[in-house]
Amino acid sequence: MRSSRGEKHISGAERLLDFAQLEEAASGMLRRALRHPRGSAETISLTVEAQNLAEVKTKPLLRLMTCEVADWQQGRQCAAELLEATGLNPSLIREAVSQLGAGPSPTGGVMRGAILLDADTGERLEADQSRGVRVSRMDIEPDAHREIERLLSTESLANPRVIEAWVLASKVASYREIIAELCWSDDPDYLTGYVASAKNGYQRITRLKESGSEMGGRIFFVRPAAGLASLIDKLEHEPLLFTAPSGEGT
Ligand code: WAQ
Ligand code: MG
Repeated sequence: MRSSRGEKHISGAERLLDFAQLEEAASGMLRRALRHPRGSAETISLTVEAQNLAEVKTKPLLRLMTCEVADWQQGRQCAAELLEATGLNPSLIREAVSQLGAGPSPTGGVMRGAILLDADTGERLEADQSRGVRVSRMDIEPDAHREIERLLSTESLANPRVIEAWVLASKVASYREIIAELCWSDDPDYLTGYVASAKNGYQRITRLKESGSEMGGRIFFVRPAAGLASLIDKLEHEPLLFTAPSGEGT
């Protein structure tokens, strides 16, 4: 689903589910798009596409942890340190964080998808800088729902936003061309974001922007050695379901 009001991106959401859940999921998406903190949508597009179950792979979610910070300045410092720990260059990180804070689309607003940033050259690799790359066709494996909600309920995080972001980040980090991801929401009332990587997991940061700000987005730091087109195709089209994280705790 994606929704907009004039030129303004309002919201988007992706699911991968059994046919029997389609009606309920679709009406849930409509409800969210119609009453959204970024404003109510004027245009809502819903795309439904059959997937071949035999082609759907299953993987474990990234390990989840939360870094508590006092304010967004401390949060961005923390994000920079977590990104550095994945081996990225500090000046590239500084540039990337300020790009996201300033509004990464060519008109200075938010994008509908993510920036793909070449980790070596700092070059933006997405073909359309207002759209970016939209990750799709991923969800929780139906049998794993209960276990995942139980893991999250101990931290009061069992809500669709956390689960959707955790699933998205786990799909992105599953490709070896991706070094790390930085994200914070474009919703004015949601200040928590994250740094995610296959190396260090899904690292939530409680404040990454000022309350009331509608600026947010996602940056994927990449080394697309095996070809950019194939990476984008997998991010957008490869169907993946997720089970609880493997190993100790969340
Ligand atoms: N693929 C790529 N980029 C996307 C996608 C997608 N499927 N969906 C959203 N984006 C980009 C787009 O630029 C949005 O403006 C931006 O991300 C933010 O999207 O653990 O709610 O849905 O507490 O507002 C993270 C923390 C919340 C959750 C992220 O993002 C937690 C969030 P939003
Ligand atoms: Mg949003």
